[in-house]
Amino acid sequence: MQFDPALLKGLRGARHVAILTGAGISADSGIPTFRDKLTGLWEQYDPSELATPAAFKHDGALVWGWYEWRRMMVLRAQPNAAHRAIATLSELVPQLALVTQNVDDLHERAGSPGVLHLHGELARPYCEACRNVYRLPEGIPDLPVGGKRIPPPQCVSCGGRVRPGVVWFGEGLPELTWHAAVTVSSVCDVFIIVGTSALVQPAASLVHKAAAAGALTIQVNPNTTGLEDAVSVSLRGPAGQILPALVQQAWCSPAR
Ligand code: BV8
Ligand code: ZN
Repeated sequence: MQFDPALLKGLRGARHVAILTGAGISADSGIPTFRDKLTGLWEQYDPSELATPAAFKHDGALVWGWYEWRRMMVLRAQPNAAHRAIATLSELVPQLALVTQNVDDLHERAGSPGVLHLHGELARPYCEACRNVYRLPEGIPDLPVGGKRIPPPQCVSCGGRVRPGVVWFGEGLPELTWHAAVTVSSVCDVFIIVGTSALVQPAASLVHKAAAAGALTIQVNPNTTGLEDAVSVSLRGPAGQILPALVQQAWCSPAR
């Protein structure tokens, strides 16, 4: 795939690149996106209903079981070419800020440093009472076959209930992480938004901050998202194909 030479020139000259990723970047690693219809055991559940404090209060074992299932899928998955292209890019541009809505660790496992997780991390559950981070057992959880409910563990320090280390709907984003994300979006000269339906706020507002600050804004998504008029360029296709080609043509091939 060939990109517009003017786009490549704009990328090549970038001093400060900011990237916002969503669940779509992990799709090429076999991880269902957040709004993909849930399958199998979880078919009759709606993620946006499960990803709430009320759901955990009402049925902690069901919610903990869902997150353990998702953690197991992530541990079984590998970073894909899109994750690796972003990790490569952090060595090719003067400054690269990576902001993600994803709770998996595929960016870190691809080698990206300093990932800003707006919605928390599966790998960092913590105690509801004392907020101590809970050390998860090593290895891939072997979930009860066909089982969904797994009682949440107890905090080793205070005996409180351990909860998934993610930001649920209705919960505030981690302050420092959010402010860092707003700052990088407002000072970058290129903003690339990858694999997100841009439905969740305030994360989706970052691309508008970048556009308002005059950045070249690029969307990578096989589908439309409603951002088409807001961004400079929409590259239609899977991130696993588009990002490696974009990094190769803009930063690795001799400037034409
Ligand atoms: C908050 C963690 C206030 C859990 C998640 C305005 C301002 C502030 C809040 C709101 C607001 N309006 C509404 C709200 C409330 C709410 C909200 O946004 N609701 C929406 C749904 C209407 N926001 C909140 O509650 C936020 N909290 O602001 O509270 C506050 C302030 C102070 C104090 C107290 C409270 C918290 C939101 C965080 C929710 N947690 N995740 C978990 O993961 O279980 S959000 C969840 O959605 C995931 O993190 C996911 O990452 C995120 C966004 O989804 P996407 O990543 O976009 O995934 P999706 O499936 O939707 O789309 C995938 C895309 O990939 C598609 O476009 C597809 O085409 C594309 N794709 C597919 N294949 C590929 C691909 N792209 C590239 N390549 C491919 N191969
Ligand atoms: Zn505790």
